[in-house]
Amino acid sequence: TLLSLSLTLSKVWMLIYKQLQWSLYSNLLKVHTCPKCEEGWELHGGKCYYFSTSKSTWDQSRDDCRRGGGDLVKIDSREEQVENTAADKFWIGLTDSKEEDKWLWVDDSPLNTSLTFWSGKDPDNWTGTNPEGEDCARMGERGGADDLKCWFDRSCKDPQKSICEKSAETGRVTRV
Ligand SMILES: [Ca+2]
Ligand SMILES: [Ca+2]
Ligand SMILES: [Ca+2]
Repeated sequence: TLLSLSLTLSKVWMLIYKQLQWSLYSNLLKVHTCPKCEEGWELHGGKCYYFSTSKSTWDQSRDDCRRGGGDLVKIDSREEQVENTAADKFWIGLTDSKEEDKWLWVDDSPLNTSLTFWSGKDPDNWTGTNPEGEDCARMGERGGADDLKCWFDRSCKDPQKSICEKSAETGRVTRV
């Protein structure tokens, strides 16, 4: 029985050794797959962003993003909000056009209320420019302060610049 016990132990060690080898190997693979973006797109945190400077309605901007393989940006973290605070005003992928005051991202996920960057009393669904109210979110400066950009609800028909987002492509493994 002592012999069979030591045989079992050596089998266990063999298994552990193989697993270690595999995890080392897959880590090496990971290290050498580097995320890339197409020309014109900027890489931040594994995602590619495109800052469109031509002004369009929210729907048209979204179509343009999707044609490029992405969608209007979804802000998933404080970091992402800060990274995308380039100068000027941009459409982001947030809308309450399906149901008033139910803000949804372009992937249909609801807005996380602990991660919002609304400015002042927005969203106020103001009917001053469009009697239908304001159902699309634009990122921009709050009262001239340019340290952190906020979100404003605006009429979706307003022409604005936009930010597209898509996953970075992972480059081919060149070395293992
Ligand atoms: Ca995102
Ligand atoms: Ca609204
Ligand atoms: Ca507003």
